[in-house]
Amino acid sequence: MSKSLARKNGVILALDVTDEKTALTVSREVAEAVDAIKIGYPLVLGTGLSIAEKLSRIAPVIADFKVADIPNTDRLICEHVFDAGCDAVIVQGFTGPDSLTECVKTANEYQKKVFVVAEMSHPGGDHFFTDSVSKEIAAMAKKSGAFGIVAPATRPERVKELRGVIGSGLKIISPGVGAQGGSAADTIKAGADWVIVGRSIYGSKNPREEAEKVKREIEKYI
Ligand code: BMP
Repeated sequence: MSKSLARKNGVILALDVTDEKTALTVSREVAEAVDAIKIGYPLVLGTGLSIAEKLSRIAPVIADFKVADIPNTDRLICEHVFDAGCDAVIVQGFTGPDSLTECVKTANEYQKKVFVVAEMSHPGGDHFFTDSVSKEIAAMAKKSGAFGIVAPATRPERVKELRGVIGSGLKIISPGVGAQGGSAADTIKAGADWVIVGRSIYGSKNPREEAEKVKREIEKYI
């Protein structure tokens, strides 16, 4: 039985390493300090999707495939992700309501979760994800019954605005802390439920200590 996401620490590890041994070692090390492990193309292309089941014994796994296709293809991807033991999938919203609805419907069948990217955290992330587009995607995510959205820790003011759009019913997970320059405390204060942290944890000499540091930084705000 795979683990289900619940907030205790407010930190999600972005596990963008590419070999199984490192993935398992880092995950076991930081498990107590994080609430979930986010995996994506770098790790899954490096090791195969079977890594998801192994990691799901350590912590809930979020599959960051930024699913962005027609409804039928999206459903097939989501089924694989959930069959592999992942607790949640990250999908794009720009493909429109029918694609998103199919992902949410599939997740509901498995009693799993969908997060929708509302705006990306890198410098180019607000080029097409403009203010109004991001808000529209967030509103669509809410309407679709998604579990939450992805919003940029590099722009806490946008996290705050998007929280305003979705209200308190949906969760916000926010990448961009550490290596991309975002502050964990500012992101949580702006309304995020979890910060997603990758390189500054798995790339450090002591991943556990780094994860604990982020956890301590936000504990008074969660
Ligand atoms: P890092 O802390 O090393 O920058 O990692 C951030 C993680 O979050 C990466 O896995 C990246 O693909 C993901 N991500 C992001 O950085 N910005 C987004 O807008 C959406 C993401 O999924």
